[in-house]
Amino acid sequence: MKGYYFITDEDLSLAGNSADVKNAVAAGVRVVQYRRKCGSTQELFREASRLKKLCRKTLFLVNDRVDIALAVDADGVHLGQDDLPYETARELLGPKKIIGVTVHTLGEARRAQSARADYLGVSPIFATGTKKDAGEPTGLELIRQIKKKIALPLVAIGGINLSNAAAVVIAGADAVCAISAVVTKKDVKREIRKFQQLFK
Ligand code: TZP
Ligand code: MG
Repeated sequence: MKGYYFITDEDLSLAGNSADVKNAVAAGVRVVQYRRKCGSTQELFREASRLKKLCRKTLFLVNDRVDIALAVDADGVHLGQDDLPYETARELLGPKKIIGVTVHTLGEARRAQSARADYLGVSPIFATGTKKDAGEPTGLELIRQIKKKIALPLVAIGGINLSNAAAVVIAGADAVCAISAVVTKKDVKREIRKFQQLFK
């Protein structure tokens, strides 16, 4: 869970999810998260199956949908505070799958650690237009606080771009996710590589 963490966004993408995932894999990302907020369950299932095949050596996680993750045998899921409770998802997925949990406060991070989440998504670090209900920006201070107190890998997300990503890494993020700063660009692989340089 170190480096740049890729999340799909069909609405913002210039080239579409398949092209983006191919580019992310070619750039050497460790994780691809399939995040799609609209479309039928069958569409999600079909697209997730296709994308998972592109991720042979890359972890493939599904946002929100434990059913889709199970159906395509994904490596795990990413859950928000309003998704299935961690414990229920763990029962359904079994002990080996990865479960990441989004947190907005130190208290939520503590609860996710007690529940034995595999990693934390801390969000939104900065203001973002990509997720309308992301809530108030946490700023870098929450990253520092969580890194001090919680021993889980921390993925920072929300409003991150090449101008502020270095500060996010310095604050203690193990991984950064930037959606609009990457999938809206012509050369997705090149943009991802710029973020990956921050971890060298
Ligand atoms: N979760 C919290 S903020 C966010 C998600 C999926 C959107 C991040 O998108 P961007 O374009 O990198 O701000
Ligand atoms: Mg969610």
